[in-house]
Amino acid sequence: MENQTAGESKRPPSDMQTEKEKEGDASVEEYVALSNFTGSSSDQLCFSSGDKLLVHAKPSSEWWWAELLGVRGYVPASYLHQDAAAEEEEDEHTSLGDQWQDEEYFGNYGTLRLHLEMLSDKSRTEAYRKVIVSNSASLRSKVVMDLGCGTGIISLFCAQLAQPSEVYAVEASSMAEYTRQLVKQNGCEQVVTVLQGRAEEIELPKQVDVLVSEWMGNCLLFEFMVESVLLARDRWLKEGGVMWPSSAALTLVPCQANSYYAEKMAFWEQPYGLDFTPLQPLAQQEFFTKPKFSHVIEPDDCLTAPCDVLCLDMYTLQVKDLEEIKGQFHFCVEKSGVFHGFTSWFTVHFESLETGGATVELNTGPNSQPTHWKQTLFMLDRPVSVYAGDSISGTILLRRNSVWRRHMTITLHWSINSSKKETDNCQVGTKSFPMWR
Ligand code: GJV
Repeated sequence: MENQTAGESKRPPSDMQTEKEKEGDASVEEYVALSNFTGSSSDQLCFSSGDKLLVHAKPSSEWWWAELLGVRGYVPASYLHQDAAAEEEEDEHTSLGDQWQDEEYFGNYGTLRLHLEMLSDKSRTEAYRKVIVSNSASLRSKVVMDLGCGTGIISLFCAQLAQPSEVYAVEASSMAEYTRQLVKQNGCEQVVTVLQGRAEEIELPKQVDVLVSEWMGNCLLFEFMVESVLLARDRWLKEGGVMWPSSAALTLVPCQANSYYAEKMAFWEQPYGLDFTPLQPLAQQEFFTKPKFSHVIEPDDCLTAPCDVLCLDMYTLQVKDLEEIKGQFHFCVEKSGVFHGFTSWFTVHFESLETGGATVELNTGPNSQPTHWKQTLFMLDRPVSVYAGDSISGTILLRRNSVWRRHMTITLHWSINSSKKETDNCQVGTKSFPMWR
């Protein structure tokens, strides 16, 4: 290893080369990292536990030539584990530890930070309150399950603003102990029962008429709490019972991201009058490989009207459907500008139980009241100028990680059809964004 130098072949290949080589090379094998590794020289890769690497060659039994996110280098073979049929082999999972990272996940929800963030989000919390208030007549004498109740806000709204017979407030984290106190403190203990445990494992005294939950993560599905909701639906929701939210949609829009691009990429063009552009490939890798959460898009940065790329029906959606979800888009550019990437957000709907009652909507997009989810930005590797009249069409694929069950990769494929004659070499593109593994 010491004699290896960082030669031409070890430079990060362009996306196109990588794609071509992947397709043409049948000997490439996929492996999963068992633990973190930090390369000690420029020809070794750095990776995190759970990362998927493509192994191109095995020049020795100890060091293999592998690729991670388009960058190639040597990796220690003993850190890798073959990814073959990861879904089927239960034993392999346990050797990788907790695929749901529940200790960390519920540990985080055992502290106040996230609950404060969620409760401070007025749009979110008021939307749930509005659902309860506008359905209060129908909720009378109903049995409700509040899945992942956190501090119990939705259960307390139910008990105070409607007259359900029972509310089962299910919470896996240690916050449940406090939730019990909050229920008592607010005089709701006759109606609300706090049950501490994973919704998948908990036993309820009876089936429920309404299953309410605030399960939505970044890009709607991240964290995959929705799986817990679907399993609870199949086990605890009465025939004809109600799901809140009742449906969910993910929306996408091609956008400009001038200040983010300037801050992370154009910056290297002349800091302090110097040319630092050789750092741009590194900047691209570091800042544009993964999606940017908590991005705030101004309505003015949207280059086209947004488009719903996937719609989930909470009554019919199945856990197995979550493994791979595909959507399509077709956008018409409304004003000329720089196409830096795509921005996404989600909307959920709560159907009304009252005859003629209005559906309640919680929309996390740029034309609605801001929420703690904000939006998610997917940066292209290279910005493309687009003109009014052009169209941008393509597909989105959400692929759930087979090892790390709260994670997924979003792949965007797009083509730009110019309304002008001239051709540009950036007409078609594909990019996969791990979130986070
Ligand atoms: N069982 C019980 N509580 C859960 C579960 C589960 N399977 N999954 C999440 N929670 N919208 N992305 C709890 C978690 O501990 C936290 O208090 C709350 O649900 C998360 C709700 C917001 N997260 C989200």
